[in-house]
Amino acid sequence: MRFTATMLMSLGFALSAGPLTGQTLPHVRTLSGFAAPEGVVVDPATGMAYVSNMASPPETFWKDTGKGFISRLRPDGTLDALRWVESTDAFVLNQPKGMAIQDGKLYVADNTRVLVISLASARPLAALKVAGAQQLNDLAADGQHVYVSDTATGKILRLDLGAQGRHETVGEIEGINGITFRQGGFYAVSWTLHEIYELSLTGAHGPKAFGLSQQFTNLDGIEVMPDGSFIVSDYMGRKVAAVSADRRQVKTLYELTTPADIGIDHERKRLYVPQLESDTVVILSLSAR
Ligand SMILES: [Ca+2]
Repeated sequence: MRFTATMLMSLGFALSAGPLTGQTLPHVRTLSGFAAPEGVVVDPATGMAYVSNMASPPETFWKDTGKGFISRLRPDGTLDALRWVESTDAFVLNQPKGMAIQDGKLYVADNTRVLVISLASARPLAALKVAGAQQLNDLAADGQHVYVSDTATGKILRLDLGAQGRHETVGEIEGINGITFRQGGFYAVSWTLHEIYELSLTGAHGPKAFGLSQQFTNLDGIEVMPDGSFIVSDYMGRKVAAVSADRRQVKTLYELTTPADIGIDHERKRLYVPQLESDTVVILSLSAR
C-alpha cells in the first residue's frame, strides 16, 4: 500500500529512479487485467493464489467506497476467476488489501474491518469490526490466531475471532505494513522507516530492527523462506530483494515497478508479485534458490 507522492515528499523521501537492470529470478508469467492489486496469498493446502484488487484510484485507497474484488489463480499461475468474490450490497468490500489463510478461511484487510470468506465456497462468513482501526494493511496467521497491521496507528492487533470484538494490541511500529509468521518468528516491515523487524508477541522484547534501513525506500511485503532468509518487496525502491538469514546481506532479486504485498507458494517455489500501479501480477520462480 502506498502513500501519495505528496505525502512522501512531505516526509522527505526522495524517489529512486535508477534503470531496471539485473533480474536474478526466472520469470514464469505476467498476468494482466487486475485493478490496483495490493496483495497475493497462496493457500498451501491447494496451491490456489488469491489476489486482492482495490479497484480504486489512489485518492480513495483508504476510503470506504464499496469498491474491490478478490481474484483467484490456479496452482499453475493461470487465472481461475478474476472476480472470485465481488463487492455487493449484501457483502461490501472496501479496497481489500493484505490477506491471510487459516482453517479454510480467507481473512482480508478492508480499511477498518477484517472480512472472512470461505475458501471452499467463496461465501462471506463475517465482517469483523476493528475499533480504532484506520488503515488496516496486512494480515498474518500462526495457526491459532490472526493478526492485522494498521499502517496509520502503527499497531499490530491480535484479532478476537469471536463476536466480542476484543482485539488486543500486541506490538507497535511506525508505518507498519507487511507482517508474516514463519517457524515461530513474527516479522514486520515499515513503510516509513524502510526497515525490517522481528517482534515478540509475548512482550519478551520490543521490535528488533534488522539494521538495513539504508537498503530500502518503502517496504510493503515480507515473506520468510524455509532456510530462514527473507524476501521483501520495496514498493518505491522498485524491487523485490532477499535478505540473508543472518540479516546482514541484501540482494536484489528482481526489479519492477510498484511491487506491493508479495505471496509465496513454497510447494511450487513460486513468488507472486502484484504490481499495484500496472494492474498486473508477476510470477517468478524460486527454484534456483
Ligand atoms: Ca501491504
